[in-house]
Amino acid sequence: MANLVYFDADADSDDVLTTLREDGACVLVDVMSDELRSRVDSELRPFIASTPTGRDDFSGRLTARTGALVARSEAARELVMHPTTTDLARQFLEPYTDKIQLHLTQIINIQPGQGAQPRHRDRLAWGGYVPAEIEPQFNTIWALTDFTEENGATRVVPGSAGWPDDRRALDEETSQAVMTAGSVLLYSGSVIHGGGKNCSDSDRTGVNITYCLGWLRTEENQYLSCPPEIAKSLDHDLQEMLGYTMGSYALGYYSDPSGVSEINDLRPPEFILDRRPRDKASSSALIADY
Ligand SMILES: O=C(O)CCC(=O)C(=O)O
Ligand SMILES: [Fe+2]
Repeated sequence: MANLVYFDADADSDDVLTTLREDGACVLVDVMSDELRSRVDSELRPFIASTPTGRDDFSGRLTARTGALVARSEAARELVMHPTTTDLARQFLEPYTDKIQLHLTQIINIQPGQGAQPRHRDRLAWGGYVPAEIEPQFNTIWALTDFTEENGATRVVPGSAGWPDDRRALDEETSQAVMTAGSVLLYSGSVIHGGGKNCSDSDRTGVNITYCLGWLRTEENQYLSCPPEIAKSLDHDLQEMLGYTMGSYALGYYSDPSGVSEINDLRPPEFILDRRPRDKASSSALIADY
């Protein structure tokens, strides 16, 4: 098996980023406190319990995928904005964007009997259109239960991010993100990976929280999963991570469908949350005179 690198929770971020750039994945051990883990679990269990399983082999016929975690759980908001992972996400994606945004929130609950998910690259959410030189995505899977070889710990192929499209991974090139509950697997949008097979007698539960370049469409539609009525009450940092801010000078404004505003008809998204943008740069950015 190829080796996945494990770091302590307080590891130097440059070391973690170097490994992520080279291997496309690594694990940070015991980052989430037991207290936060039990709150995430108790706030989201009722939603997990009532989520139907998938309808095909990719989403998993014995796998339940529960979304809208920001709207549904205060504890999940802390995970989404965890300083360790959001700092790494920003630094990892910095060469390709000014801003990052929340791409997906999803509990992935793999039940006993579920087979291995086909290995894939998450960047295929955008088809093949994002050029290979651009890394579009930074992913986390937080272990809510222990992740073991038996219960379906995520399978990852370290070093596979730059492989040609037609190269298939062998089992001996595939590692499993075996980790304790509270640890987090970090992986890029380009590295080959997939959910593992659950041959245990209990569920494997992970919280998949992913971030992408601020100028791409997001996998989970954050404006529908967390509409303005709910987003209004959230921290400003989280509102902006959800996309309630301009992506750049000309990216993301709206007009009030019910009438022309006397202030500005090209409104930054913050207006729908009853506030003004904090970031003056996006509204005063210079547009080149071609
Ligand atoms: O559940 C896992 O371990 C990985 C799932 C995954 O890669 C996906 O659904 O895209
Ligand atoms: Fe995936």
